[in-house]
Amino acid sequence: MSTTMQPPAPPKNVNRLGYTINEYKGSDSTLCAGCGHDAITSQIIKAFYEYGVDPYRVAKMSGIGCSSKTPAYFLGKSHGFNGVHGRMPAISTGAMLANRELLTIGVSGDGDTASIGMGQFVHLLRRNVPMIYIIENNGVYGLTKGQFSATADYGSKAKKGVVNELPAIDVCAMAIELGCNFVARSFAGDPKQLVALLKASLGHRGTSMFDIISPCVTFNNHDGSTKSYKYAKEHEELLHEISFVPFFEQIGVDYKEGETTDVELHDGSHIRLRKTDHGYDPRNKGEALNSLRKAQDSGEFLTGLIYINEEKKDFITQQNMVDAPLATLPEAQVRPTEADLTKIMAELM
Ligand SMILES: Cc1ncc(C[n+]2csc(CCOP(=O)(O)OP(=O)(O)O)c2C)c(N)n1
Ligand code: SF4
Ligand SMILES: [Mg+2]
Repeated sequence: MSTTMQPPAPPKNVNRLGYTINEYKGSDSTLCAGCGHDAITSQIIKAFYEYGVDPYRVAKMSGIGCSSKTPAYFLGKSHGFNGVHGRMPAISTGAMLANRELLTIGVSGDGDTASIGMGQFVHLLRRNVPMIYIIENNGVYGLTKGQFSATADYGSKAKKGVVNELPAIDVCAMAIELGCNFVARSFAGDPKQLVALLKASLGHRGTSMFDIISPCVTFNNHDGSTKSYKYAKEHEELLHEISFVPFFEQIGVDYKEGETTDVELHDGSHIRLRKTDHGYDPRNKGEALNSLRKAQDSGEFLTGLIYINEEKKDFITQQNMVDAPLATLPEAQVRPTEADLTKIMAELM
């Protein structure tokens, strides 16, 4: 009797790089139980695992705040840099210029970005630095015990009843005005949408900006807050249903023509947007800005891919950087010789 050799069964529970999801986890969270930031951490882990990102290529950046602590809780084998409060954009820009092969993800808070960090953040956006930039938006400075941040809505109430009398900065509208080409808004309580958007950002080249409503259960989850779980669930308006087809999978046709819009990303992946009643087209800048304005007036919060444009050059390309990462170039190539310096000095005399 002859026995035929069976091919080895494909490994289970590993992604296309052969890694299990454990390779994408970090240390245990020290945040308050139920904090929205922890939910976002879980979705980052899932998205990076499912897409099959090499953890050794990733640089995790952050500033200061509860949100800025979270890179410690995912991708424990990746590089990381925890900067000064509000200064993550400059550090990320430098890191990307030095090593264009990094895949950079920054996690910030509404305070870290829209209050103290605003001066740096706007330049990151207009430069189109290639990185994922996540704002975990709870409307307060969670780490310093719940003061209003610059994204707190006008008229919303703090836990002790104080009313916010300043207008909110809409970071999505601002990002679109400044030329950011991937602008998304999501909710920590909507994992399916968030994972699809995060995977899409992995296929985009340029800044992918996320404004994610992430309730602070300790200081901003009461009645009168517009960043609580209850308010977000009651006022969320989905612009579309999102699915993501990575470049390494076949594109199936699930829906009738006209019901969906497909957007091809830089790496050949596709975002598939199934239309809702909004009939929204995220490639139309004017429509994006109008919709955000209307939503702000009516107290709704729109979620989904707010704006995308795959045409604009990223900062590294605009700067005509050499193909090799600067960090790998030998000193002889990055430093003028003594003779060259003497010549330059002589010309300036
Ligand atoms: C230069 C400087 N100013 C002020 C602080 C105090 N501080 C620490 S975290 C923080 C705000 C954090 O808020 P946010 O970025 O929204 O993060 P969250 O804790 O809400 O996630 C402030 C004001 C600091 N650490 N450094
Ligand atoms: S204070 Fe708020 S933002 Fe900070 S960990 Fe607790 S719930 Fe999260
Ligand atoms: Mg905050």
